[in-house]
Amino acid sequence: MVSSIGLTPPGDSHRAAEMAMKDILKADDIQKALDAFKAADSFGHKRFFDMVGLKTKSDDDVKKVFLLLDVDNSGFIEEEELKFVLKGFAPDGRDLTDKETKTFLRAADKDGDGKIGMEEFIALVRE
Ligand SMILES: [Ca+2]
Ligand SMILES: [Ca+2]
Repeated sequence: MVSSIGLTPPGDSHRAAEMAMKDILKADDIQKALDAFKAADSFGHKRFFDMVGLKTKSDDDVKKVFLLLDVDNSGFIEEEELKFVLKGFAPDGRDLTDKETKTFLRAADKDGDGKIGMEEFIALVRE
């Protein structure tokens, strides 16, 4: 079931997010990670977080990344936002497939409410 949340269309907010993401992570690392997972259904969050350098970042930086990925500022990364999570890292990031999105969500969503809270996100990055 898909809940309807008002995702902002790609535009100024995404450009702003891209700028901020590059303040936290290296653009080169992001590009390499996106290249590594170009094929559909190849995405693995553990290797991805490692490749973009997020794993070794401070909790503060991981929180900043979470806030960038929570496009509608709901305090959670919902399934709809997770599908477009790679675009949060770089504008040319591909959409995750439904299968990848569900696997990612299942790995992160420890309390089973169907969305990823900030603490769940930090825990996932640290895994
Ligand atoms: Ca959200
Ligand atoms: Ca949750």
